[in-house]
Amino acid sequence: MKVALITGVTGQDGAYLAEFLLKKGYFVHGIKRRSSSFNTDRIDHLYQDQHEKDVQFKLHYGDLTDSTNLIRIIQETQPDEIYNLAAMSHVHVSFEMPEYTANADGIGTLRLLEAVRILGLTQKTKVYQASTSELYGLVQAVPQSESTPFYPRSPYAAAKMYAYWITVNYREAYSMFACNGILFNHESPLRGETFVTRKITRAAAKIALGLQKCLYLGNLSAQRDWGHAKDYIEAMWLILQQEKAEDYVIATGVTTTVREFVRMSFLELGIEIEFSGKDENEKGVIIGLDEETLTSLGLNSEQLFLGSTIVQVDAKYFRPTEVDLLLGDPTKSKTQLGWEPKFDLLALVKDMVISDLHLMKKNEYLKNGGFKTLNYFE
Ligand code: NDP
Ligand code: GDR
Repeated sequence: MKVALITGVTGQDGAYLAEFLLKKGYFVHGIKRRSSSFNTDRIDHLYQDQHEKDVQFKLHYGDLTDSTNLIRIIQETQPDEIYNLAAMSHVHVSFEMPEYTANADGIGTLRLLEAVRILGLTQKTKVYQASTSELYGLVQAVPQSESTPFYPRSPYAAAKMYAYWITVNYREAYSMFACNGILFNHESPLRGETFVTRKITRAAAKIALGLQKCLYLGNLSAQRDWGHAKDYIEAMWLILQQEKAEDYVIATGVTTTVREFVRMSFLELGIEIEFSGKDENEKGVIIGLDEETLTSLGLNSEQLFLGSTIVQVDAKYFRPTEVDLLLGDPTKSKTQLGWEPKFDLLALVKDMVISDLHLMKKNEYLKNGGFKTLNYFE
């Protein structure tokens, strides 16, 4: 039985990857951070009672800022494959927490690679490093491929740049099977609620149900190459199954503005919006309601008014330095890995919007039934 260790197993990608590897018959170890309340929502369905027979999934407390802890876990688990997905992954937040981000995302990767080396596992354990399209930052060329120069534009990207090169260095210095997947943005119903796509699909669902009035966003003109996380975790696995350790761009090859993602999300709910104004003064107004779609989704169109402003720009979401345009060239991963994404942007939007609509309806249903979230001060 192959053994995998996933750092960041409680995150979006970690959850999908754990499920994927378990289905492939792996024994999966995951590292989770200690927190004062449960942080395992995304993987609760995979939980296995350690007292049962044939357990295949085990969680360990750990942190990328703690090298002795990483050494102990790797020694204990002797993994064939490590997927280093743990990171402070929010670009805007990295401007607020630059030192922590460098420690966890940059030096954290070094700690992991060094643990493998110290334990004499360089020829056994393959390492996947979660690199990012944020490395391209200030546009140098489009589309961006494995040979496009990097120009990081945030503390997050600068930390990930160190992680990228230290991974390449351990591969070259110690003949380790260590690879970077340079993944462009990938989303899903499990995406963290403060990343722009999920923020949009959640808000669209709430607005359609009359639970929220307006969605406040930052730069609507930013362009991203958005794919589905389910497709991207498969690429991570493929990267570690190759004969030779190499780095790969994983992307769809299509780029879209945040504005268009907003428009598409509301349209899925039968709400047509039009944007007017510029930069900080831009806003989105309802210009049409598709009664048939609204009815089929069980929405109440009486709560939605033509002419209402449902999207507004708030400059507090602007970043000190922005990445304007990301568009990946996935030629190498398609030809060498045989990787092909199954979701296009519309399928991704549909998946996220419908999932959030169900979630919001469920919450409302519980609330109306008198069930409340437990609050210690009530
Ligand atoms: P998430 O933010 O959803 O998950 C990050 C995970 O890392 C969580 O499990 C989090 O734990 C954990 N974590 C954070 N800090 C530490 C730490 N110091 N020690 C141990 N664990 C920690 O990210 P995604 O799943 O979206 O992304 C996975 C990886 O891929 C990240 O490294 C990200 O930077 C990178 N990436 C993501 C892309 C994307 O579009 N999603 C694109 C390119 C790269 P907790 O749940 O407790 O917060
Ligand atoms: P990104 O994702 O920074 O690309 O990093 P995010 O969804 O946060 O932002 C994408 C673009 O949308 C613009 N934007 C907003 N962003 C957020 N979060 N909130 C807003 O209200 C908002 N309004 C506009 C942003 O300015 C940006 O241009 C993600 C993370 O998953 C990283 O970990 C990963 O490495 C990269 O994708 C690839």
